Amino acid sequence: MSFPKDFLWGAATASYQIEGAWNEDGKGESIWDRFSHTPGKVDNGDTGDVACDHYHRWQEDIVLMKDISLQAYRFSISWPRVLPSGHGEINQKGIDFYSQLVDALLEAGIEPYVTLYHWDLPQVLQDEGGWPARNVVEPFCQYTQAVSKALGDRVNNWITFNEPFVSAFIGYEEGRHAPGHTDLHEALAASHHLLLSHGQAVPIIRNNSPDAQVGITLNLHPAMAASDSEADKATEAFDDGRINRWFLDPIAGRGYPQDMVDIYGDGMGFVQAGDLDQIAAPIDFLGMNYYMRQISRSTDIPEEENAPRKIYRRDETTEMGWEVYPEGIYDMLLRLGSDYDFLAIYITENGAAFPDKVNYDGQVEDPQRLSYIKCHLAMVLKAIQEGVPVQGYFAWSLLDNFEWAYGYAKRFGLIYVDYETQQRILKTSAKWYGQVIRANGIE
Ligand code: IFM
Repeated sequence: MSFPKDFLWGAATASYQIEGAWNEDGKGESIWDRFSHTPGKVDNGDTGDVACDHYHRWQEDIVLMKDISLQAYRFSISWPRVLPSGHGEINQKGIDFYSQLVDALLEAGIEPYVTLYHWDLPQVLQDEGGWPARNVVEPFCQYTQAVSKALGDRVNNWITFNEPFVSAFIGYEEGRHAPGHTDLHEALAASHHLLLSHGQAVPIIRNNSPDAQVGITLNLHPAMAASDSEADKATEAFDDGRINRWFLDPIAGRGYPQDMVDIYGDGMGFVQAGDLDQIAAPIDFLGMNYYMRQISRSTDIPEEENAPRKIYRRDETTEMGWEVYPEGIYDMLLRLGSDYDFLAIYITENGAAFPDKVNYDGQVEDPQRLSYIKCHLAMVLKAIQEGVPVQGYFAWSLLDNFEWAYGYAKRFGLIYVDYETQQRILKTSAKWYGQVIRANGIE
């Protein structure tokens, strides 16, 4: 399985999940610091206070990236490390940290892919209303200006947001993520202000980073009705609308899907004249994170009264309880290729958690992760061969890390992290992935 000549191979992380140093060198508090420090919010009382201690061990981590032959590294910037109060004064030590990281990556021949927002909103801004409040957009633009001005001469690839669906709906409607609210109207307003911030950030980045390729990363899940019943088909349309189209359509210039606006029955009063045009700012690529499909089954009618299922969840699942369904990455890519016209697509995350253990001889064997990545890569290649412009793949994740409300219990890394000693061990999947990169394909 050979990939196209210029296909880009990388791995991804996020600031709160790996950096630690939560209150060092002038960093401000983020909503995830506050959330994880609140008893009962994260399994086992885990926090990102230390995480993988990447803030102090980044040089060692770049050596490991080289061992895997990574061509690109996707990481996120911690907004409160750069602007501890959300806006206003820049914390130079924060900028310096990322600046030296970028220099060292380039020195190592690894292309930096910078995500501006991967969920760690400055707590001060949450106190002023957070993403549901329109006044968050201006600080995000200031933050974008500060970061792109400082790094724009060396960073050419920018992702404004990671998974705005999760920030808005898991953080403000389901409450499983920071800030832990449970209010649909807040979630809808949050999604709009995330998208508006994206749209306003695009020209700022282009202004400061002349060679910039700018995109946004969405988590996309193909929704499939469990049966042919009308109820299940309606649930499929709802799931697809909520998770996929709510974000894809406005970015693609189509505005919010009307069927969803009707279902939400929300006044959408937070949308102002001109917003949708700004959200549709032309982008160079779409980042797609894929983990699993969504099997849609109506809960409005009792199970026994609904039509017999035609789709069942497969038995093979990851430690997250997520079904392993590699065909879904192909289905979603084909749909992006036919229904939308993004110039380029990157798989900005794909990977799996499994309960890894260190062997008697100090090795970590993870055949299930290797197989998961291999099957998904085969599907990505199939989509490319059918004309979908996928230009790169980032494994999630470079390192085992803080898996949000699950704490450290779920290991997604290519590299094992012993959280007691901070020792890193390349798992079998990491060594195999290095071979794939060197061969530009699977032998
Ligand atoms: O760890 C997360 C990441 O932060 C965002 N995408 C999904 C991953 C696995 O849950």
